[in-house]
Amino acid sequence: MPEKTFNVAVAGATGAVGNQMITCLEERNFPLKSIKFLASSRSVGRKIRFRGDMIPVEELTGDAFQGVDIAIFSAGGGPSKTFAPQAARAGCVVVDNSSAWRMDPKVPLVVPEVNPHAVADYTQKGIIANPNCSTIQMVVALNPIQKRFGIKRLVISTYQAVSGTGKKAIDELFDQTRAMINFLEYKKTVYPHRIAFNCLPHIDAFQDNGYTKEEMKMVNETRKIFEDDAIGVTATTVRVPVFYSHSESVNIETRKPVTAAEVRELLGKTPGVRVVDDPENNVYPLATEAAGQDLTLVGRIRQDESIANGINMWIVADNIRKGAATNAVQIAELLAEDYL
Ligand code: 25A
Ligand code: L14
Repeated sequence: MPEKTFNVAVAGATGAVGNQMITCLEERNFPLKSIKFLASSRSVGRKIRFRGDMIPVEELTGDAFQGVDIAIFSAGGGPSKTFAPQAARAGCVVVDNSSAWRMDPKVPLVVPEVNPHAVADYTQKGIIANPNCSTIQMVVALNPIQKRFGIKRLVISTYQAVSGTGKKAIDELFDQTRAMINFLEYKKTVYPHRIAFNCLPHIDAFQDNGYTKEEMKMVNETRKIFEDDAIGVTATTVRVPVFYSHSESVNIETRKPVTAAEVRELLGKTPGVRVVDDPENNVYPLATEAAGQDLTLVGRIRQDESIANGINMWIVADNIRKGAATNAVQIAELLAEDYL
């Protein structure tokens, strides 16, 4: 039994991310005193296996947090807006995976490999935000480059898996694919267009400036995590018919001169990153390789020959693990080790 143990709640426990959070707590042997699983009333009565026990799902309400030390939320933005402050008032620290609190100046936005010190600001509201999945994997790979060379501008295109939208989208890709290869009618309910055998340049809602919310999350969250509002960021986020792992093409303009060899060497010793870059042997990061583990894979590292200080790379990570659940559990570990 570890010295300090904690009462933990998982809100949104039955979703794609919530499920993985539970697995991460098990895999990483989080120091638990007790655990409870919360979801909407639809899921009450279901049981979830945890360390060999079957634990019943309870309803997510304001009263569910009495005696809880750490609550990890992935129930979507609406429930987070309502219940995270109530949980904080009940005395627990919330680690929230939704977009609801990320840009609140009183809420730290944390990627443990990049800005672990920011956790300390949890005291302001009792809430710590987990960044957007596409942003997490990108800043893990960019952090050593920002530190050594300074980043002036980023031009990003993403190729994002359907699992980011949750279980219903995973089912939709599967069902549409099966229907199409059997020459049957397909249904679309989650996305406005067919995702099977298609690419949709549309993730989350469109904003007044013509960008999607997902694209603007990459702009704003990157600056907040790096504590550097001078970084120029422009993104195009695209949904592709992949179940797990987001892939991203990232063009980086640095402030100081940089070479591909320096970047490759630097990333080779960066915690949380694995360089997968041997094009001669057809070795580069793949969604299928990134899925089911926690490292951010980086490859296709090469000079941008069109500008003075430019690098191109391809960054891939499991969007449900490092992009969501693992990062949230790592934040909870920082809290448990250093703050509570
Ligand atoms: O607003 P955001 O922040 O942008 O987030 C929107 C969605 O994105 C996912 C997450 O979906 C969220 O709902 N998400 C958020 N951050 C993410 C990230 N970083 C992310 N995905 C990837 N990366 P999800 O499917 O992973 O999780 C949904 C969970 O939230 C619970 N939930 C939803 N509303 C709730 C709520 N819990 C409490 N109160 C609420 N008001 C949801 O639980 C799930 O656990 P559930 O009980 O509602 O669903 C259990 C089963 O029911 C099915 N189902 C879902 N919706 C409906 C439904 N059945 C019938 N009708 C429905 N309308 C689910 O398929 C599930 O099996
Ligand atoms: O974390 O892929 O803000 O549909 C919301 C949309 C996560 C991914 C977030 C998607 C996201 C998501």
